[in-house]
Parts: sequence; structure tokens; C-alpha cells
Amino acid sequence: MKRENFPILNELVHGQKLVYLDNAATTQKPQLLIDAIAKAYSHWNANVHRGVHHLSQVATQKHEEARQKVAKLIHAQSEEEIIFTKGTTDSINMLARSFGDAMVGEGDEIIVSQLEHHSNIVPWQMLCERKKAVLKVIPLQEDLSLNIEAFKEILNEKTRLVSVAHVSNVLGVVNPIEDIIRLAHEKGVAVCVDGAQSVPHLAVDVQKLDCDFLVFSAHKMYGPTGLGILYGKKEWLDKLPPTEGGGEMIEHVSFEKTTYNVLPYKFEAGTPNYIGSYAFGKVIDFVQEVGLEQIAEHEHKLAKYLEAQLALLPNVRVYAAGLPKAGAVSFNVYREDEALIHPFDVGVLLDRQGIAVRTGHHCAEPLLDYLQVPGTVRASVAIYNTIEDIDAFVVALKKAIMMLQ
Ligand code: C6P
Repeated sequence: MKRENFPILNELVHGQKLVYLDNAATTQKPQLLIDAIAKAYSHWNANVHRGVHHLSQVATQKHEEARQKVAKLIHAQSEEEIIFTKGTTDSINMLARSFGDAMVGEGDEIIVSQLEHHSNIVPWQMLCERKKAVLKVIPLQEDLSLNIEAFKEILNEKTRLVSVAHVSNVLGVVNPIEDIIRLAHEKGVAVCVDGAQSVPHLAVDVQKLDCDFLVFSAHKMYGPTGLGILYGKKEWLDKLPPTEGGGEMIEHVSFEKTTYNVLPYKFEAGTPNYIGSYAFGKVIDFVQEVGLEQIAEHEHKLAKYLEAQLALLPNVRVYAAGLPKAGAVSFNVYREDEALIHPFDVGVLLDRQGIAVRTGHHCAEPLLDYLQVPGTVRASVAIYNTIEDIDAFVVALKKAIMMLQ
């Protein structure tokens, strides 16, 4: 995927060439996605699964083809296991509601980790409040890796579900998700993998991982906003209840009794984002043409170079330095007297030089509390970034540091 395929990268920001390093928040969109959306609305827009007329048939077919592409992307056993949602947050909320209603009772336990995004904390917290269940937290070790020994101790016969990020959105660290899944399964406990930051950067295979659920967002993988995925093993999805009622999710409705549709439609009430799914399917084709392994290798090289360059700068502290990473690097800058320079100040001075990074708590306040800082500066890469982007970023950062000392 070349820079030229992403028109927004030609924009000037404050009169400077844009260097976009905020890909963990959302990636930029290729021309093929923009064209797919325009083509869909121009040529075959109609509601899906509802009409016998031609346009509705075409729309339905394209929406379902996209589901097959997603299934193939993550190696699901069948497209019945792919539920379209609004995004990762929606997927986790849906799971917490459905799994929680069916499987969690008073005194039961749900396990998350210290480094989760708020989307993988708050829905479980709300579930625990509803059900008088208990939220347990896998702590971090000094190097900011997950403490697996502590995890083993927290796992017990009351644990109903473990929900952990594959890749931390703040630190970029790849968590030992295979170990977590194996240990949980040894105790008969289901695992949800938050793949928001892994599916775009690594080749994720749900069958190899053997996770029970996987959630991610299309917009972090060059796809449209407002579209996400909830993957669940068929045996789970068959027994879990729907969380939203409405059109599409039903088989028959009467005032006496409603019966539900088959998978995956049981979980998809209302008109789905079929234009988004179609366009995402086109992006998946493109990503697979480039090759997920090649993407991972390219981004790994960039992130490693970025981390090495930051390590050369005095007064810059990189978090989780040396741990395996995918896509993102977080750091803070300190004055000579060791006082923290607020990450917003660094972010603003980078922005004035055309460099887009994210600063703040990255929707992971418990992690930032643990790090005892109000926020970090996070640079995150994607397929279109280059070594020159990283060099431009480092030059701009040096200037910012000089101005802030
Ligand atoms: N993280 C970031 O800048 P949504 O917003 O629903 O697409 O994704 C939520 C989410 C869940 N889990 C992880 C690990 C994530 O990184 C995110 C989104 C963005 O880090 C926006 S806050």
C-alpha cells in the first residue's frame, strides 16, 4: 500500500507535509475504500435481507460476501461466527450483556488486565454491578508485561470470563495471549480477545489462538468508521441470548411469543451497515494482496526504528522498552530537573510541525494511574508510514524538546 493510495496524506497541516502517526486511534482511508462507498451508493444501494427486488438482492449478496471475507481474514470456521457491530466498543458491550445475562451470577468473577482500554473495562464493570459479580485485574510487572503468575492465582472456579487486549493501545506491547487462553481453558474459562490493536497489525487466526471471542474495529484497519466485528465460536453464539430486539434478528413475532433468527442474524437487530461492510471487504482484499505478514514486518521495522531513535534522546522515557510491540510506541519527555513535560505540550508542538500523534490517557486511565503520569505521547504506525516519516518525527520532537526545556 503506497502513500499515494491514501489521498489525505497529501494534505498540508499548518503548511507542512502531514506525517500521520496516530494510526492506533484510526487509520487513514485508501482511495479504493472511498471509491467503493461512492460506487455502492451510486449503483446498488438498497436494504439487505428484505427485498426480492434486484437492488436488494445485490446489496444482500455484497454484504454477505464481506462477512465471508472477514471470516477468512481471521480464520473463523464459518461466517455464522461473524457478527457485524458498530465497533470494538459495541462488540464488547454486546458480549458483556449477552454473556453476562446467560452465564454470570452473584459472586462470579470476570478478569481483565491493568492495561485495558476503557471499552474493555467499563462494560464488565457495569455487568458486575448488575449481577453483583466481581471484577479482577491481572497486574503488571516492572517491565510492564502482564504478570502471568499472578493471573494463575486469580483464575479460579468462580471465574466466568477473561477479557484481555492482544496488543495494548498505549504501550503497543503484544501480550502473551496464547498463554492466557491456554491457562483459562485449563480451568474451563472462556476468553475474549480485544483485537482492536492486533488484527490490523498481526495475522490473527482465531482457530490457532482458540479464543472464544475476538473483537475489533474496521476503522483501525483502513476501513470505514461505524463498523466492528464480534467473532464468537459457534457453540457459544448458539447458546447466548440476543441483546437487542428488532427487525432482522427474529424468525417469527407475535404478541405471545417471538422466536429468534439463526446465526449470525440473531445478534444483528435493525438495518446493518451494509455499505460499510462491503467497503471493508474491498479493503480486506487489498490488505491480503499486500500480505498480513509483510504488513507486520514493515510496521515492526518502523516501530523498532522509532523506539531506537527515541532511546537516543536524553530526557525521553520510552514505556515498555524492549518488549515485543506491534504498531505503537509511548513515551514522555522530562526536563533537566526531571519534571515531566506535559504530553499535550509535546503534542501541540509536534502538530505545529505537521506531525500527528496522540497524547493523553488514551482511554486507559488505570494504566496511566499505574504509570503515575497524566498521559503519554504515542506514535503509532501503519502500512503507509516510512522511515522518512520517523526521521521527520524525530527532528520535530527534538525541536519541541528544545523549546520546552
Ligand atoms: N483505541 C486509541 O487511540 P472503538 O472506539 O470502539 O473503535 O475501539 C475501542 C478500543 C478498544 N480496545 C482497544 C485496545 C482500543 O485501542 C480501542 C480504541 C483508540 O487507542 C481510540 S480511544
